[in-house]
Amino acid sequence: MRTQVGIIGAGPAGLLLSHLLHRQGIESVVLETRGRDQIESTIRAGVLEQNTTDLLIEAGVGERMKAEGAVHHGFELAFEGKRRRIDLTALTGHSITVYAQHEVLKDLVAARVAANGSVFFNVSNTSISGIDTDTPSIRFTHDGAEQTLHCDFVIGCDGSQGISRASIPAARRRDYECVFPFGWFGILVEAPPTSDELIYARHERGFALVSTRSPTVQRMYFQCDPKDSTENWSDDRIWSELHARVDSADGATVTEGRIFQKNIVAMRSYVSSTMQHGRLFLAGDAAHIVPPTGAKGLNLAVSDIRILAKALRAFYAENRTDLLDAYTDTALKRIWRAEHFSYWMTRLMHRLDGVSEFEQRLQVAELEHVTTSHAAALAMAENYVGTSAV
Ligand code: RFL
Ligand code: PHB
Repeated sequence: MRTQVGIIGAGPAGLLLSHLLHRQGIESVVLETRGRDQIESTIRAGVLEQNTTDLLIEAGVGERMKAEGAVHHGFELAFEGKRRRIDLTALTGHSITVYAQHEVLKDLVAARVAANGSVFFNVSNTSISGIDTDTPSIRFTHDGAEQTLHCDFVIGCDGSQGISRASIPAARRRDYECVFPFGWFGILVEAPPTSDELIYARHERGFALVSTRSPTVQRMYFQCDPKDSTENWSDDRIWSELHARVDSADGATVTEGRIFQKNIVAMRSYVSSTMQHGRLFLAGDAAHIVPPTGAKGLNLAVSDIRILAKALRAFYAENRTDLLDAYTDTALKRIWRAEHFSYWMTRLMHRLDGVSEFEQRLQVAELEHVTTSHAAALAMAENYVGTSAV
C-alpha cells in the first residue's frame, strides 16, 4: 500500500491532519489501534480555544460544534469561601467553547468517511522504518494480515503511550519532564449545570473543578492521590468532598445528580525536544503533555497540526522544505508557553503537600492578585484563551 503521508493515531491530531491534507489535495492514511466506537466515546477534553474553533470552522468541520457547543465568556476562581470571575471576553476580546473532545472526533471521522478517506481502525503491531531515507514505511497488522504502508512522511500522532517517539534515536532527543504527586478524580453527572461558567476551586483539602458537557450532563474533577482507586469513593463521599471544596460562604453550592462515570488521571508535564527526525514528525500528546488544569492539551495538538499541514503543503505545492525543517522550533514556542501556563496554574490551584504554610498563603495572595489586578487578570486570561501564543 502507498500514500503520501502515513499518520499513526486517530486522535484529534491525526484525524485533523488527515482532513486538512485532504483539503490541500494531499493523500494520507490513518492507522489506529482502537475501534471507531471506542475513540468516539472516550471522555477527555472539553475546553476549546478560539484558535481551535476557528480552524475547525474554516476546515468545514465546525457546524455541529457551532450549534451544540457552549461559548463561555469567563470562568470563576473559588478560594477562601468566595468566588471571583475572570472575564475572558472583556479582557481579551476572545472566548472559549465547551464542546467535548469525542464530539470533535465524531465530526472529524464523519468528514474522513464522507471523503472516502483511509482510516484503519483496530490495527496492531505498528512499527516504523526508514525515517532516515526518503521512502519511510509503517508496518502494521489489520484483520489478521500483515501490511506495509509506504509513504513520503510518517506523522506520529499516537499520543503519550504511542510507539512513534521511540523511533527517534535517543541521542537526538531530549526529554523534559515534571511528574506531579497528585491526580484528578473525574466524574460525569446527570444534572443541570452548577453555574453558567467553569469554576476552578482552590481549597486546603485540594483542588476541584466544576465543568460541563451539556445542559443535562456535567463534568467535575477533584484532586486526589493518583494511586487511589475509584472503588474507594462512594457517591456520598464524592459529593461531600466537592461541597467542601467548591461551595461558597454566600450559599452557592454544587448541584448534585446521578454519577455515571468515575475515573482517575495522573498529572504530568512533558516535552520531547526534538519533535522530528528525518521523515518522522511528532504532533500532539506524542510530543508533549500538560496537566489538564490550563485546558491546553487538545488545543496544543491542533496548533501543531496547523503548523505541520502548512509545512507539508509548502513541500508538495512548492517543493520547499524550510517550513518542515523549522517545525520543531516553530511548534515549541507555543508549547513551552502552554507548558509554563499549565504548570503555573496547577501549582496555584492544587494542595501542595510538604510545602510550608507560608507558601500556602502565597497561593492565596496570588489568587487575590489575579482577581483584583487588571494586569494579572489579563495575563491569566490571555494564556487561557490562547492569545498569548507566538
Ligand atoms: P490522543 O487523543 O491520545 O490520540 C492518540 C491516538 O493514537 C492511538 N495510538 C495508536 N495508533 C496506532 N498505533 C499505535 N501504536 C498507537 N498508539 C496509540 C490511540 O489509541 C489514540 O486514539 O492524542 P492527540 O491526538 O495528540 O490529542 C491530544 C488530546 O487528546 C489531549 O491533549 C487532551 O485530551 C488533553 N485534555 C484537554 N485538552 C484541552 O485542550 N482542553 C481540555 O479541556 C482538556 N481536558 C485533557 C482534559 C486530558 C485529560 N486526560 C484524560 C488526560 C481533561 C483530562 C481529564
Ligand atoms: C473538562 O471539561 O473536561 C475540562 C475543563 C477545563 C479544564 C480541564 C478539563 O481545565
